[in-house]
Amino acid sequence: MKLKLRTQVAIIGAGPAGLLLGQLLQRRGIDSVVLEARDRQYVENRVRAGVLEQQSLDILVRAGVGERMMREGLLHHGIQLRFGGRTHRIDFQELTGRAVMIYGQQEVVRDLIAARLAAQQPLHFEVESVSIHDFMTERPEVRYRQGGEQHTLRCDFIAGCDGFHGICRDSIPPGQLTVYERLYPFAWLGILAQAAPASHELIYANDSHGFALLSMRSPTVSRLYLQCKPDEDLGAWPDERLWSELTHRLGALTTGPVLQKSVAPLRSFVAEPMSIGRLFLAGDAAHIVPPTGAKGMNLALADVQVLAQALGELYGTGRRAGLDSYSETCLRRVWQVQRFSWWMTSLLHRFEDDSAFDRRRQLAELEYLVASRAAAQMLAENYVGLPLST
Ligand code: FAS
Ligand code: PHB
Repeated sequence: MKLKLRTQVAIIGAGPAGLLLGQLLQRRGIDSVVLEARDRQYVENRVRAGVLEQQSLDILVRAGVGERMMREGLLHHGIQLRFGGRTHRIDFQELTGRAVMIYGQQEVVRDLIAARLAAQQPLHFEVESVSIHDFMTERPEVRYRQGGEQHTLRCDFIAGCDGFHGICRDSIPPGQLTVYERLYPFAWLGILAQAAPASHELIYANDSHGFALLSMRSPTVSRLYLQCKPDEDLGAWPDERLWSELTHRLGALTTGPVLQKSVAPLRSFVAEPMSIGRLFLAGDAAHIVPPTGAKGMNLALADVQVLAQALGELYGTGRRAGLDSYSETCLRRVWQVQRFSWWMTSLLHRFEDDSAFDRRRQLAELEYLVASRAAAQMLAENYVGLPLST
């Protein structure tokens, strides 16, 4: 049986972007329906981001979902850079007066899902064959199947928050989008380990064997990454080899059982414009950054902050200015963050085709960064997050 539904904003995807948009719209009295392809358990246990910029913190607290984050998250006032076997601190507090919060993406997603269900707002998991229609007209529609039933959701606007591999961006007619992309010749092998972090701050290492990162999820759970080949075989990495290679690149570590292993490709990607007709793309559906700058989730949260404000203006005053400038506003920030993420990736990874000159130049840039206050401030202000209005 075909069920016809109606809402103001149809949100595709229950990642950080889609769920936060739903929360911000609900607080403005704007109706929305969130459609998610996976089940709740999968979405709440997917290990991804771990660093929240200052303004992401502020957005989540203002949206009424920051209580557990402020209680359980780890506030960091700096990071460590490691090269030539030595570690150097970048002091965010001294250089910017601001900090970052270490709080897993799956925790942010859990808090947002709990808030949405507590407010009895529609959130449909395990939907299938989602398709979007007529977003160039005044009456867009989303069609999907759930529980063996076909549904049509009529709406005023569609928010494409369905990530890089979603259907929304691909539904835009060819020729209407300009795509900018850079694929990196390496990937990240990431692990989650039941091991107390060996440092109370993140360590980014540029080692002769390649990049490595020590991060964490709590005082007892470490999150570590090392640079590997894009087609790296996880089977070739038993725990002992993992810990010995991570120790080589990061220095002494506390080891423990490895809970999860994954290999993630590194890419820089931007699709322009971020809105077409009544379809608005946000987060990974529109742009991807290599995780070296810890920006992906933060950019997704910043996009939907701009979109919620613009929709609030339209429904509140009838003015479309915010919606009409949504893409331009977000892309200004997206390209700043693309530049910083590419720069961190170029600074900290080994490129196979690097000459001996490139290698020495890379080390000279790292030496300059830890010797010059101006250079360290550039890194710090980008890492804690450039002001939203940029
Ligand atoms: P998401 O991909 O999170 O969510 C999209 C949702 O849409 C998913 O739940 C998906 O199931 C759903 N969906 C897809 N197709 C659908 C369809 N057809 N119908 C319905 N639903 C559909 N970022 C940081 O800021 N800091 C970090 O430290 C960091 N580390 C990372 C580490 C790794 C290994 C990876 C892969 C990414 C990392 N990122 C990091 C980036 C990451 O956090 C993303 O930027 C973030 O998930 C983007 O959020 P969304 O745009 O909401 O997309
Ligand atoms: C993480 O904690 O998962 C993490 C932290 C910093 C990064 C990337 C990932 O740059």
